[in-house]
Amino acid sequence: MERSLVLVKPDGVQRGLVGEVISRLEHRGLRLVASKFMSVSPDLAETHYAIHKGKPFYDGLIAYIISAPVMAMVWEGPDAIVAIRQMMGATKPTEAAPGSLRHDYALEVGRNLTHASDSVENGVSEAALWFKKEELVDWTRAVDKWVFES
Ligand code: D4T
Repeated sequence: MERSLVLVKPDGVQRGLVGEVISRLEHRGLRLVASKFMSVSPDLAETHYAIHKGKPFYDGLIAYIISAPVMAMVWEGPDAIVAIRQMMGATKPTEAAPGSLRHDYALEVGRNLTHASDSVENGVSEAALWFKKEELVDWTRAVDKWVFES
């Protein structure tokens, strides 16, 4: 079972798309582990996007993610990293596959609606960065045996 941090970024929250993102993840069969509606501090933003420090889009990226509240979540499932990245679509919305969230709801890379972890390791470390251990809920659903093969 893999875990991914999922953020509905400020544009998604402002545009009323939190429910749409959650609905798609639920319908795919992924299981919610944690959620928190929150403002992002500059410290958290800089830690989360540390890998992009120095790039031309870095300052705009930080300003964007702290500009308004986000919906932060952790979702899990088999192959959750690939499944969720597929649902988000390519970083640049005009390159995102039809049917993906960024294709269906976004136009520009600097307003690309969502974030999802890009590797199993980053899923673990990002979940730990955004959530306290006790905020991550281990649970089973009655429907799990109809969604998860084992
Ligand atoms: P996030 O991390 O937000 O889910 O995006 P991705 O994982 O899909 O893409 P990324 O890490 O390469 O980029 C992080 C973040 O930076 C913004 N960005 C990116 C931008 O504004 N201009 C750019 O040219 C690039 C490459 C969008 C996502």
